[in-house]
Amino acid sequence: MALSNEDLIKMCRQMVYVRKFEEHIEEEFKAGNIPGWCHLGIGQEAIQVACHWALRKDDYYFYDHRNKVMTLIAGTDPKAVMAECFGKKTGICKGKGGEMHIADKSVGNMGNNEIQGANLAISLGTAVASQIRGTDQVTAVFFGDGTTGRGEFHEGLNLAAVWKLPIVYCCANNLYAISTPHREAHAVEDIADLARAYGIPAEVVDGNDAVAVYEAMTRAVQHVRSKKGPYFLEFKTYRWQGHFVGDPAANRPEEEVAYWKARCPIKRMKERLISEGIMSEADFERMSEEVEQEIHELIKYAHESPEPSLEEAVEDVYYGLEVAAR
Ligand SMILES: Cc1ncc(C[n+]2csc(CCOP(=O)(O)OP(=O)(O)O)c2C)c(N)n1
Ligand SMILES: [Mg+2]
Repeated sequence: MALSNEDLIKMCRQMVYVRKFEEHIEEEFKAGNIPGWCHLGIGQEAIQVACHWALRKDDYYFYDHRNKVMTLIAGTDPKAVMAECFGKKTGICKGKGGEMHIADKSVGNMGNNEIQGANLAISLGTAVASQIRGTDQVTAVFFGDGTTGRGEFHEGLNLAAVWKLPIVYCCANNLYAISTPHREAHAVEDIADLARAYGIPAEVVDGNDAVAVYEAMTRAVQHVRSKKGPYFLEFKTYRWQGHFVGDPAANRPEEEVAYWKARCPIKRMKERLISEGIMSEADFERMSEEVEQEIHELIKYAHESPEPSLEEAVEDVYYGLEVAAR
């Protein structure tokens, strides 16, 4: 499907939305209002948004620690996502998941998993299920460059290739795993080469160009949905900040950060829309202000939401077991 002007504007708005969502989370985290850790994907919005445009509502999604905002694009109620980040009772996981472990089966989000590589194994399950049931549902797995050093990555890809499973692998190569540069952890420059070694067709994509991401994802999904087996996309990108909020990322050269900030996915989309006469600078500003207001509402809702009670602490944790909170 070719993207209409309306689609491009909507895609741009979604990127602004997830950026602002995270900027506010950062602010709230620094103010001590969000418990646990905080991992931001600022700089990776093109992947976080555009991949969904090629997927269907009934597909399965497996996200990682960096991608809580993806569930917003999949369709989870933003109020429930914000409240979850705050650990509140009104959160999508009743406050038990927090910013890193959001799951929402109703939109196909099978869980943001923080155990690196776990989703590469677990996602084989939904893919096998689609195969056994004879549906054309696709499983999409999102992970980073560092995760490709895990055993589950290699076991998962091999099995998916041998069994021709309907999986699209989406690797955001943001050049670092915590503070380890990609080039120090991998002997190959392109992770796509690892996938090819398992017999999986793979592409290297500009992960900061939302349209390129969408087009590559469309090719990948078409291949997988037509039961030709898995497909692999490596998105070259960059996260602007350290691994978590509070990590000074002191080992990164300033020029490197500046190089990538100049390639901001939102700036690129905005410039494209303006140069093609689809949107004006004023339209963009108006849209950004509108989004800002919407995020303020979410923050207010999260602040005003109740904390979960102690009695609820073990509810929904152990399946089929009654466990009393002590
Ligand atoms: C099995 C396992 N080992 C180590 C960690 C600690 N850890 C969390 S994120 C991370 C690096 C992930 O890097 P990458 O896959 O490139 O994703 P990015 O954080 O860059 O988005 C590590 C080592 C973990 N969560 N799970
Ligand atoms: Mg990384």
